[in-house]
Amino acid sequence: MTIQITIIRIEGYGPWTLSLGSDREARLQMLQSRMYYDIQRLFSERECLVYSNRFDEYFAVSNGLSVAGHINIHNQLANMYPNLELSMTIGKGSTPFEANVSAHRSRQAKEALTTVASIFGHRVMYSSNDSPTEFSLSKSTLAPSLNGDFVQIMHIDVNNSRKMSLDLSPYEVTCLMGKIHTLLSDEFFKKGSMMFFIGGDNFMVISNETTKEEAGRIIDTVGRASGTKLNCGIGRGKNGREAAKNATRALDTIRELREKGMIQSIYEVQ
Ligand SMILES: Nc1nc2c(ncn2[C@@H]2O[C@H](COP(=O)(O)OP(=O)(O)OP(=O)(O)O)[C@@H](O)[C@H]2O)c(=O)[nH]1
Ligand SMILES: [Mg+2]
Repeated sequence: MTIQITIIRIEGYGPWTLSLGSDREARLQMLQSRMYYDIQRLFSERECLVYSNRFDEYFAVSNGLSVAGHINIHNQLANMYPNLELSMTIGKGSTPFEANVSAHRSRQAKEALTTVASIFGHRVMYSSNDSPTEFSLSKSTLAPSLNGDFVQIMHIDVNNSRKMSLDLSPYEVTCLMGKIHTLLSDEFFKKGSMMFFIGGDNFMVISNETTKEEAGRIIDTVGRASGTKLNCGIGRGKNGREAAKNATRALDTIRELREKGMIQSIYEVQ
């Protein structure tokens, strides 16, 4: 089962930021927030979901989005941000980490998928359906075990963090979240999963090959090590938005069950 990831990067961003002079931080933070908004808007309209990676790079779960769909988004962003060059690199793999490595290799090899925009990816197959200047992301030439688009996402959240905030100051909560982040991402990385902090006490893991049992062990271990209790909703779908919606629904089900006195830290919605 294949997951497709698109890495969106601002090309030449480092040198460009230097050209703004030293009083640049507020402007950069505003630009990065606005750009994340626009990237999330354009991808989520097409059933994808985007995670901000270190604020200047974005990971989209892009299952189902064709090269032509990427070109369309790229063109809209190019019109909105004429001073910046954005690139998109598409990778596929059986685990999210593999998809990220595949994208990284294609970018390094400058494997362009089209001549009309900075879009890179493994040239799986030349398709007559696309324009002569464009390569498709057809699944048909992949190994049979990799056939079929599929996304699994886990939505992890700290149980009752509001109570914790009564004892700890805001900055102490931030330090604790940082610790939980490191512990969780190290464990999920061992399974080929990629995890992103999404705000408050929430994390999302793109977790295609990680099982419910493995996730259960991870949240137990990390919960013990950080002195917290973690809950984990697991969702699947044919695209990023559907999988995330199911993961969040699963997490909300844990809360509903808790209201009824049924304590469960992991729940799965197909
Ligand atoms: N990104 C994201 N953030 C959320 C979501 N739900 C809550 N948050 C954030 O998480 C913070 C804490 O909210 P909760 O997790 O509901 O509070 P809690 O006290 O931990 O309650 P339980 O998680 O139900 O035990 C909120 O202030 C928001 O910042 C969500 O679905 N997505
Ligand atoms: Mg919580």
